[in-house]
Formats: sequence, C-alpha cells, structure tokens
Amino acid sequence: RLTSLYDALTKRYKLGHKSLAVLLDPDNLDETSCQRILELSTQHTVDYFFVGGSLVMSSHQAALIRLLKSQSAVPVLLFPSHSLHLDAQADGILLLSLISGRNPEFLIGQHVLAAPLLRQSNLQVLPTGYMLVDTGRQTTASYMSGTTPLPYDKPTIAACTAMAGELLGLRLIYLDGGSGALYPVSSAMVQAVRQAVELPLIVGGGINTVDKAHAALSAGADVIVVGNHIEKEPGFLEHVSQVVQSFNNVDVA
Ligand code: 1GP
Repeated sequence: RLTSLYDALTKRYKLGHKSLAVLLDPDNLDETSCQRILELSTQHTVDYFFVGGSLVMSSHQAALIRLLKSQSAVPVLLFPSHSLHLDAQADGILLLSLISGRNPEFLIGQHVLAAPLLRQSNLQVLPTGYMLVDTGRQTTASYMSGTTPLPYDKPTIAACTAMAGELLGLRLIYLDGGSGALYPVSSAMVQAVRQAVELPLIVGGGINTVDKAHAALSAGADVIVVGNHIEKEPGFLEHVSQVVQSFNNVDVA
C-alpha cells in the first residue's frame, strides 16, 4: 500500500528537497540526551525520527516511541532489525529487505513473520532496499545479519544491487555504512546508486561532521541519517540540520 509518508518523501525527492533523519537506538540513548534531542528538534528541522538498532530490548523501544509521540510532531519510523521490533505506536516502518546480503532470513523470512501484524496495524509501510557497506570494521548489523557487506570501493556492485531492488519493486534505497562506521559510504558509491535508480536515497552510517553530511548530500543522498554522533553530542543536531537546510531552496507545499 502506498502511504502518505511515502508520497511526501517521493515528492521531496522529485523536488530535490533534502531531509534529515535522526536515528535513536533505544538501548544507547539515555533520558537526558533524549530530552535534549527532542528540545533541539523543535528549534531545528528534523524530518524523521528513525527508531531501532540491532539489539533492541523491546521495552526500551516502546517507552522511547511513546515519549517521541507524546512530545513531538516529527514522524517516527521504525528501523527494525527483527520482526519482534514492530510497534504500532510508530507512524511507519522501513520494511527493510537486506539486498546487499544473501541471507534469506533478512531478504524475506522476517517479513513473512511480520506481514500479518503489519496488515493489522496502522503502520505505514515503506518497502526499502537496505544495503550495508563495508566501512572498515565489522558492524553489529553485518554481524547480526550474518551477511557480507558490499565492498567499500565497488560502486558498480552497489549500483547494480540498487537497480535490482528497484526492479523488484522496492520503493526506497538505504545505503548504510552501519552504526558507528569508521567512515561513511564513499561519495562515488552514493553517486553511482543515485544515478542507477529513480527512488529516494537514504544514506547513513558514520556521518559525524558537517563535511561528511555535506558530502553525502552533494553526492545525491535525499535523506541523511545521523545516529551515534547526535546521541553522544545532541548539539550536533543543530549543525547537521543547517547543512541539510542549506540544500533546500525549493519550497515544498
Ligand atoms: C546506522 O545509518 C545509521 O544504521 C546511522 O549511523 O549511528 O553512525 O550515525 P550512525
């Protein structure tokens, strides 16, 4: 089913309008940082909260989503690593198919378990081709999914993978260096994927300076995701939000 969140995202992509997603990992976030992030998100543009992590304890996640929904109008999207991580309090879900890997469990298995629950819920579903990229050290996501990430310096493989995802009907591509990556996905890879598909492109992992944010957006990311660095230093939210807004000269109705 197409959804209003997806329609809005596509509209922004077609207008070249860039977005910021702040990833909150329920297991890493302390309450003080969370309150500070919420406060900053009322002063500086945040387009999405992504909630998830590779080792989520669901009680923490439920409490976090409840807090976000009670204090903020920013849409909350689940960024699940497992079908156990569904939560109907969120607005939507990035339904990730891990197309960089060859583990059927994360290509389709978890989705089969989740499908009836998703149908019963009001969660907006955003079918997403999820691509993990090798960025210098094994990330939790790569280890937990039992998959080999895309080689860092092979943009063509990334482009063909994204193309296959688009042909299979996925609606978004998420290129991820993994949480706390030593360095982000290369500009060459972001550009190659951007040129290969006509889908909104999300890029995250290791974006911890304004220069890295700028590089990802310049290379063609439509949405950048920042997790760790905002969790550690909430003040970075202001700086990265300003970088995103500097790209947005077109008004979106
Ligand atoms: C990880 O893309 C996200 O899945 C965000 O990564 O925590 O390194 O910002 P960071």
